[in-house]
Amino acid sequence: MAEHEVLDALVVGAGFSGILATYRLRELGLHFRTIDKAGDIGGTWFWNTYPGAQSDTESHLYRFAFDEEDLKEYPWSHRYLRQPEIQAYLKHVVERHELKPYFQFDTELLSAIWSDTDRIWRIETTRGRFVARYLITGLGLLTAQNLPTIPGADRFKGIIKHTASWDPSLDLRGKRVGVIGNGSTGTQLLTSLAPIVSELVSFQRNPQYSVPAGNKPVTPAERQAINDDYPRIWPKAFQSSTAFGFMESSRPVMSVEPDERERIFEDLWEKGNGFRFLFSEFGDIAIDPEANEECCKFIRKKIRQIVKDPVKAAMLQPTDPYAKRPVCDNGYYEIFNQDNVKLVDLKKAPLTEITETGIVTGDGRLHELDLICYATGFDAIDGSYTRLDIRGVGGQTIQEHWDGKASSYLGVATAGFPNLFMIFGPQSPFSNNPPLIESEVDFICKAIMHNESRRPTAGLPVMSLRAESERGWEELCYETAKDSLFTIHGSWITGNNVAGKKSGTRFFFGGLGTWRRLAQEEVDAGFPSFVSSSAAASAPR
Ligand code: NA7
Repeated sequence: MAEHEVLDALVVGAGFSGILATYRLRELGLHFRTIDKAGDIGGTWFWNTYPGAQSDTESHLYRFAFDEEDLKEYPWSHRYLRQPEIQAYLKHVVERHELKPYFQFDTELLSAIWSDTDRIWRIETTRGRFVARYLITGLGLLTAQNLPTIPGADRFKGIIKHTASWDPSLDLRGKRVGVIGNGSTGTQLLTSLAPIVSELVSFQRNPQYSVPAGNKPVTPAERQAINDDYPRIWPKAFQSSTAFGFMESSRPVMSVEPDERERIFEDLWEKGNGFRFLFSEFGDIAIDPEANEECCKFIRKKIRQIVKDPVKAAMLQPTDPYAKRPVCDNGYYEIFNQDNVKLVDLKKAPLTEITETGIVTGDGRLHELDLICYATGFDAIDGSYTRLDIRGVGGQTIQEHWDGKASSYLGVATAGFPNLFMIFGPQSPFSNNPPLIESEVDFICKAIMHNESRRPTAGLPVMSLRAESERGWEELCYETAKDSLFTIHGSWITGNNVAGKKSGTRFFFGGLGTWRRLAQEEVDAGFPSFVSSSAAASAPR
C-alpha cells in the first residue's frame, strides 16, 4: 500500500469555507492540509468564470467579517463584485494571512473512509493518500453540474460549455451563441453576451422573475460611511435571517393600501436586489400566495413595460409564484429589445437534438450556433457530497445514510460520520454565504477545541453526532420550511431541479440569527448532541 501522510485534519475546498477553516485551524495548532481539485484559490469563484458572473450580495457584506482592518482597507469599486474581483479578494486573504503553504491544489478527493478500528479517516486523492482524525469539508453548495442530456451533443462541431467549467479565453465577439437555462447564471450570461455576440438564443423552459441588482459605483463618501458603520453592520447581519444587510420585515403585503404597496414595490425595484425585494419591506411574500401574487403582478407589469415586442414580453412573464432563489440582473429583460436576441419557448418546442451545426427544437427548427452554453445549474447542496465516496461507521456510504433526503445537525455534522464537519452542509441556514460560513467554521472550531481538550485523558478523542440530534434538526428544518412557497414550488433549493432527485428540506429557513443562538446553546451546554469517545492513543497510523 502506498505511503500516506498523517494529519490531524484534512480540509477539502479552497473557497470561502476552506480558506477560513485553514485560517482557524492554524490558530488551533493542528497539523493539517487543505486540498482542492482546482489549480488555485477560489472555490466557486475559481470555476465560475463565465461572462457576467457576479455576486448578488452587496460588496461590503461579501467578505470575511473577522479581519476589521482589511474590511476597511481592501478596495472595491461597485455595489456588487464580479467573479475576478471575488477571486482576487480570496487570493489576497490567503496572501495577507500567509495561508498559501497549507494548500495543495490539483488534488481531488476521491474517497474518505472512516476506519472503525483506528477511528481515523483514510483519505484517497488524485495526489496522494492521507490519514486524518478530522475531515472538514468546504465543498461548496453549487459544485456538481446538472447537465442536460440532449441527443447528438457529441456531434456538435462548435463548442459546448457548462457555465461552471467555462474557458475565460473564449472570444465570443461576433459569434452565434445559444444559452440553455435562465436562472441566476443564465440571466447573467445572457445579459453580458447580448452586446457582443452576433446572435444570442435564450432557450427558456420556464420564465424567471428577476429584479434589477441596482449595480453602481460606490463613491469614496459611501465607502467611508460603510467603514464607519461596520461595527453595526456585522452584528445586524449576524442577527438577521438572511444576512443581506437589512432586518427582515414582518409586515404583511395586504396590510398596506394598494397605492402604498405599489410605491413600496417601485422603491424596492429602484433600489435593486432580489433579496431586498423579497424580504426587506414585507414578511409574507415567500409564504402567503396572495401576497406573493401581488409581488408577481408588479414584476409582470415591469416586464411588459420593458420588453417592447409583445410576443417576447408574454413569453418572459412567469405565471407561477415568485418562490425561487431571487434572480438579480443588470438589464436582463432589456436585452430582448435587441434584434440579435431570440427567445425560444422550450415548453412549446422542446430541445430535440444537437446536430453538427446547432440545436433542433420540437417545431423542427434548426438554430445554428457556434457555442452552446449549459446554464442548467447544479445538483446542489448534498450533490457536492453524494458524487464522492464518503463512508462512515460500519462502511455506510453517505448516499445510504441520506437515502436521497440529506440531513444534518446545524448543517455541520451527520450521524455515523464521526469527526466529519461539513461547512455549509445540507440544512444550513438560507443566508448570505460569508457570514454563514464564519458562523459555521466558528462552531466547528469550538467543537474541535472541546474534543481536543479531552485529549490528555481520552487518547485521541472522537465526536459522533447522536442520531436523535440529527432527527431533531431535520424536524426543525421541516417546521421552518413547510409553509414556505420556496419549498412548495421547488427548485435547486429543494432538489427538484435534478431528474430523479428526491425533493427535501435542504435548508434551515429559521434564519442565521436563530441558528447562531441554537449553536451557541450547544456550545454552552458542552456539545450534548454529540457522543464523545476515544481511539487508541497510537492511532492514526
Ligand atoms: P438554476 O437556478 O438551477 O437554473 C437552471 C436553469 O436551467 C433554469 O432556467 C432551468 O429551467 C434550466 N434548465 C435546467 N435543466 C434544463 C434542461 N434539461 N433543459 C432546459 N432547461 C434546463 O441554476 P443557476 O446556475 O442559474 O443558479 C444556481 C445558483 O447559483 C443561483 O441560485 C445562485 O445562488 C448561484 P427551469 O427553470 O428548471 O425550467
